[in-house]
Amino acid sequence: MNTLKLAVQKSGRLSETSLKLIKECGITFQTRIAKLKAGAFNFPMEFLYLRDDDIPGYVADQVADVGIVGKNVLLEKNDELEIIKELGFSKCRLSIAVPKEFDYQGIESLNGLNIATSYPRILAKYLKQQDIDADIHEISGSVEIAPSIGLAQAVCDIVSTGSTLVSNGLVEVEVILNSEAVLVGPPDLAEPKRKILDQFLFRVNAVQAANNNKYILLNAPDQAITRIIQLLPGMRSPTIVPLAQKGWSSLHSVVKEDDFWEVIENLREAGAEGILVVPIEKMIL
Ligand code: PRT
Ligand code: ZN
Repeated sequence: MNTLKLAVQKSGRLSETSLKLIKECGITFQTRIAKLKAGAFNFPMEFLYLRDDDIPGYVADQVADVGIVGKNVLLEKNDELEIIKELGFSKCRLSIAVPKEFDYQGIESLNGLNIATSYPRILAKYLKQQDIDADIHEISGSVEIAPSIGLAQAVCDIVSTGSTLVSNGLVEVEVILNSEAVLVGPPDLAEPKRKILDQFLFRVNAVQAANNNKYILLNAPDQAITRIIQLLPGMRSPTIVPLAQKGWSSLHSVVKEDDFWEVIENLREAGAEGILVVPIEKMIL
């Protein structure tokens, strides 16, 4: 039988959210990740549970067809795979940081330094682009302690909240890469797997659109409707239903999560009342 083999991280920062996305796509599977491999019950998909570092290699070798991995790991491990879709979770950045006492004057201050990192390829490429001549010291973990134990003078590591840097007396000075979880695959995935991937992407897009939007219902006096419609972009145009009370209507539409608070303020100013905002389960555009 034809199935799409999807590699996901076995355990770590990406695994829970990756599996949540798959569930939101209506794909059911055994949730206990005891095995290396498991099949979905209601979709032609199989899951391979792997260490994130191994995912690009397994996809490149066609052991898996596609995978979910951090953009940082993809770019460090493999150039041949394609980013099929940015998934918008596990956002972080790969940055260079120096001890807070360091007199950082700009990127040229990195010349001649020894920089510790688990991302030697990305860092080397960046330094070359920036015309900086520095030494790269590859270490596999606890990069942030390298300066304090005298192993390096700077670090290049993943930063999320920045608290790890602060607690190690480091200051972020250059952002090399903004990363997030991505769906990766070969550029030439053949049928019938391509078709399954398209079906999966259709669902992922619906889930993402739903997560990024809210359904909004509000009441407004009829004379305020024209102004309110301008404030509500909606999918096509808002639904307007007359209320039992004469001169009043109910408007239904969709607003983007990002614009949400600003839109609400403007709606209130324009005369909207009884505003209800509800989550959307799926959204097909
Ligand atoms: O066992 P396996 O090899 O599969 O997992 P792993 O330990 O290599 O990776 P994991 O699970 O830690 O991270 C998986 C992916 O999550 C990474 O490749 C990134 O794409 C993404 N991600 C998002 C992060 C972070 N946020 C993050 N904060 N990866 C690592 N960190 C670490 C970072 O290395 C540093 O030590 O957290 C610390 C910094 O965090 P803040 O919040 O203090 O800045
Ligand atoms: Zn890893």
